[in-house]
Amino acid sequence: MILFDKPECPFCWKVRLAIAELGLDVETINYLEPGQEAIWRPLTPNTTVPVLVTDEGVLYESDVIMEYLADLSGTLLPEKREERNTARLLHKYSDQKIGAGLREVIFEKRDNPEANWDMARINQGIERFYQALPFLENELGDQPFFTSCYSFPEAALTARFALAEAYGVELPGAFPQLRKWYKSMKSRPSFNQTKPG
Ligand SMILES: N[C@@H](CCC(=O)N[C@@H](CS)C(=O)NCC(=O)O)C(=O)O
Repeated sequence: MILFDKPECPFCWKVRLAIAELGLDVETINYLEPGQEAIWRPLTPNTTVPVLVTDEGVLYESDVIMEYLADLSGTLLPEKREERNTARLLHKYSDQKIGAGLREVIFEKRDNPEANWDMARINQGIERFYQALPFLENELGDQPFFTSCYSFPEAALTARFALAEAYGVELPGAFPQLRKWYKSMKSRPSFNQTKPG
């Protein structure tokens, strides 16, 4: 399999984490490497990465790729249907709710000298991120994973929290369960194997 990847993209990082957790043999190609854009862009009508090329067809949209990896491996989703629902809902929550606030912070800071930062935009983004955390803290409780195993929310939220951290947004002390969970996610080999260079 080949993964067309943007190292600092949260959707791509989530997929890389899942692949690393599963120990799959996947060639990862940076989407901007010379000559690669002409190959991957026509593969997706959405013109975004990640794109996963498999011998069963080309997959785009990270949630579809995650479902494929779960289907292929028979892991990455819990056994019980009710828990699978939870994993899928939290995956969506990460991509949408958690992503929404952080996107503002990252887009404002990325490739922009600090003197030019729009602090109102950054603070609103951080506030939005913080407001999305109590639900997750509550869902997690005192458990090592959001469901009974490493699953979609582990990969999706690890990538989001790590990007937040890289852009100066830490998990506040008011969320001790999430902080403990995140520390344990960072200690897994998959984290170091997949973090952007
Ligand atoms: N809904 C898509 C979103 C993917 C996405 O937005 N990818 C961004 C990078 S984070 C992208 O490819 N943007 C186009 C570009 O950089 O040219 C998914 O889940 O795969």
